[in-house]
Amino acid sequence: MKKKALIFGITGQDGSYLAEFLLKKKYIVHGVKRRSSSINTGRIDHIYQEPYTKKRTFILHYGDITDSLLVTRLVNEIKPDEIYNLAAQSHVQVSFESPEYTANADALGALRILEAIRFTKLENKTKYYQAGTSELFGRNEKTPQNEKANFYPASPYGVAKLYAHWITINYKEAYNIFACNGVLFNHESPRRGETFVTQKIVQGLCKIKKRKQNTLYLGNLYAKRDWGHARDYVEAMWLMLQQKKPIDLVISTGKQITVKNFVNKVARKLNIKIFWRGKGLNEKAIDKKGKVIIACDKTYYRPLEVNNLLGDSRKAKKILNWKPKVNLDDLISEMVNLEMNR
Ligand code: NAP
Ligand code: F7E
Repeated sequence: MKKKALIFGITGQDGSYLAEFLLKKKYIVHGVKRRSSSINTGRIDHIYQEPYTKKRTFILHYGDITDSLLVTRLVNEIKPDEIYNLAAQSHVQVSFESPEYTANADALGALRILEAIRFTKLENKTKYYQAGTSELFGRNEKTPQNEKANFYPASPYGVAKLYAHWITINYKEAYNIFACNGVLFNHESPRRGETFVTQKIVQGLCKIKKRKQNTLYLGNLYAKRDWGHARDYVEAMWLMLQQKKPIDLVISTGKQITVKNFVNKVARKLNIKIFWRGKGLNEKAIDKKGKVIIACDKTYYRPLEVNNLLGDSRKAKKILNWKPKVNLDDLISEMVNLEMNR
């Protein structure tokens, strides 16, 4: 019998890679997509083609994580072996502007799925994966951060994910559900949303290279992130659900660089020579003719910043035998090459 997986957040970056991964492993993949006024399935359209759809191994359902009835009905109808909760308002800066919705989707969304597992009496069948985040560490700047590091979320997004983290543990302990949290550090890919900083830098500098844009405006250049490739990270999600016991794990590369150095790497890859001048909001990168390539704009600064994220995923390496395969330079090459040919 084929295993059935249900993915909330199938249209997102991770949802699309996870669907590909599980289909290769011969799962029947059910995905939940939101109704939108224009088509939002760009990341999974290639999967939606034959043969998967014809064989009924890739099935999409309309739905929203804020809709308890729908979540419960889908869990009851599908009776999945594994549920991956990747659905979230995932943008940290947006969460400051939309805190209540972020809490509803990102915190209560997890509760709705866990409660559906319990309500439909699937506690002994259905395994649950919660998309946790390094944003849980937030203002705890003591690095590297591992499973023992203290949480100190610094945004409505981080706080909502903290609820999701603990409710996942609570349902595991109270109802014996196989439920686990992956505490994943930033992971990127050519499918990354355009408003996250890596993709914004890649797309902006590629447009500048093609003379379709003059200047790219950014926020805090000095935040440090531990960036990996999404394809590697979805494998870790799946591995977590294949263990004998549910366990929460940090997933990261163990290397960090600043946003500014990410810009430098992309510029170098594109053969754009830049020179940094000025400080704070006046900091700029200019080319040899003095044209401003990068400038800062306070619109992109957050009310509170997470300055220093660097993960220690030695435990995952030991338990899952997992380690990232793609390094940052290869990730950047993949993103830039795709963008230049888009
Ligand atoms: P993403 O590209 O923003 O995808 C989020 C997905 O959630 C999309 O499919 C989105 O649908 C869906 N969604 C949002 N609100 C929803 C709602 N109310 N009901 C149903 N679906 C909803 O995010 P990602 O990078 O793939 O990340 C996947 C998960 O991992 C998220 O939970 C994120 O918070 C978490 N995470 C991400 C990272 C990272 O670096 N990427 C790191 C740690 C944790 P639409 O396409 O319709 O918007
Ligand atoms: O910002 C700085 C910004 O929005 C990274 C999500 O997937 O990873 C992601 O959250 C850094 C921040 O990602 C701009 O201030 C500067 O310090 O790409 P980001 P994030 O906030 O780290 C975590 C692990 C998640 O869980 C989230 O879902 O870059 N930055 N200038 C900028 N950021 C953006 N977006 N835009 C700028 O112009």
